[in-house]
Amino acid sequence: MLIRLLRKYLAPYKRWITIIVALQFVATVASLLLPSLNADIIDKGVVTGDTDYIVRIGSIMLAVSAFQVVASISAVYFGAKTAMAFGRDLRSSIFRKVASFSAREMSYFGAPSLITRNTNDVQQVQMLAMMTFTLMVMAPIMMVGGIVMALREDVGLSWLVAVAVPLLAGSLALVISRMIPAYRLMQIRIDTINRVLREQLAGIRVLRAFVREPYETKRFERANQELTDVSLTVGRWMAAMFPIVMLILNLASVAVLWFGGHRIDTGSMEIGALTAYLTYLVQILMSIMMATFTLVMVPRAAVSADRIGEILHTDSSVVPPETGITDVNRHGEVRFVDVEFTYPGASDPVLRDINLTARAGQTTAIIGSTGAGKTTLVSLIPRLFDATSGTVLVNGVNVRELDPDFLWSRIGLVPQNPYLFTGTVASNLRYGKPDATEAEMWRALEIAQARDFVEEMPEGLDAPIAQGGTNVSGGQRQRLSIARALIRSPEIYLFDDSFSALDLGTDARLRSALAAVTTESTVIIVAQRISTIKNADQIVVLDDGAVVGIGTHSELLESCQTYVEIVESQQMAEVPG
Ligand code: M5T
Ligand code: MG
Repeated sequence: MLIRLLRKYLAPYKRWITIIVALQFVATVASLLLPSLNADIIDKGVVTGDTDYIVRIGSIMLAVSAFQVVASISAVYFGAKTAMAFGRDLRSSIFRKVASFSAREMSYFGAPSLITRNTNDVQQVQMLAMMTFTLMVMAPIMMVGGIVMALREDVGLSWLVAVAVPLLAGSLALVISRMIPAYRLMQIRIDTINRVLREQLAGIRVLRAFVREPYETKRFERANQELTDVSLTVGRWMAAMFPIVMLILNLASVAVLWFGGHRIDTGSMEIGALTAYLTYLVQILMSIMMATFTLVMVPRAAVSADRIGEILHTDSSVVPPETGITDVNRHGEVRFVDVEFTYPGASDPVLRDINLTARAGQTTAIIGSTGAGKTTLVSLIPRLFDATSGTVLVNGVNVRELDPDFLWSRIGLVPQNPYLFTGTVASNLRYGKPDATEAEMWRALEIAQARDFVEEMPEGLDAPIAQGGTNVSGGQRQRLSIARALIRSPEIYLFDDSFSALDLGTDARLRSALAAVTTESTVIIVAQRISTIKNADQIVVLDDGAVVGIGTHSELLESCQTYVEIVESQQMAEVPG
């Protein structure tokens, strides 16, 4: 997955990558030239006292260093740029994919995990790309080049390379093999901490009310401690790595000086060659270290790449049609034919044998006890879910065949838990209709019985709304989301329990104002209160996922036992004693 991901998302940057490799090559070759030039200065200049030679070679060295500096700075610059661009592209693909997910895929991954995947996991892969461009590309060139140059200086000491390289490689391999499992664990634990934190933030009011803070604090502490533990394990091995590398490096240097010194004594090696040899050995060992640093990241990035790939390869279960139908003539009729729906992972269907028609210009009410499946039924119309069997038709066309944008533009949905976005009252209303004028907004607010309280707010339409709409009351939130649906004047209105937080008077006023503007539309109202739906043209009684009665209020009083029970229970509540 890692390779596939890199190949796919780096493909647009092939040119840049070629430039990076070329620059790194130049920089590495330059840095390999320096020690041998230095050796020349010592052996031919310093030893013989030839100042001219020192100046000449010295200026060549300066030029080479300048070359090297420029090349490696530009290589890092392009490397960083490419890696960041790669990360940006990847994040935007993930975002687009997630946006296409239906509620089914959302609940499969869960929001916290989706967030970690799109931030931390992408960062891991991006970091690997960055390290590869800046370090990994250099390592093999430096290693091979270093060995060749070292051998050119002196063949007699080559056994030192043969000992030092495997020693270093071996000990690094040992350390890294300890780090990999820890990295794997780390990613999972970051997910956990994210989940705990999100849940606590979302439920902070409930936590306070139920004095669950101490318990939740402990829960967070545990997750935090677990992440700390695994990070510490990684950190300890990482910390051990440097001393080990330095030890081997220094031992190798001592050995070069020791054995090289003997060879100089016997006259089989020159002083300059010894210094050059020393530098080459350090360069070779450094290249191994750079390679391992990059390789350390591979397992972690691979875990992350798998997690990212999982998102990218999950297709939404609500598949949009290839060529969606966008032109239909009947206005807003919604029909359910033999619809059955089962939630993923559930054994029993939540909805069974649903057959009903909601006609344009009529109000269809859906009533039933909690958990009867009302919300689920309504969700099938805008395709938040697809029916597991049977068909849902809008304007006589199967919703699966309609162009999704067309379908949604026909529907004004007020969900059971209305959600408002960070911004202002006006920006939230514009979700319903992007080019809405102020007059249109006030009209929608007026019908939704929200005009009064918006007018009372000092900023009016520009009053700020917090994320989720938590700075307005539940009933105000409901009315604002009703206004948001009204402003687009859709053909189909879906009100899922949208009047529950309103007092009876406001409820009645809202419904009569609504009736005036929805004469042509199909209105589907989910409600709990009989008073809200009494006058509906058609009332559908839902019990445990099945339709047990359809008719008007008076018809149902005659024929539907469940309806009678609901009515009686509410009358009892209204007239106590
Ligand atoms: C009907 C189950 C739920 C209930 C039944 C949303 C949802 C519901 N269910 C799931 O298994 N997974 C889900 O994601 O489906 O639920 P509903 O349609 O939400 O019921 P309702 O709208 O009639 O209830 P209420 O309380 O809003 O009046 O058994 O467990
Ligand atoms: Mg519901």
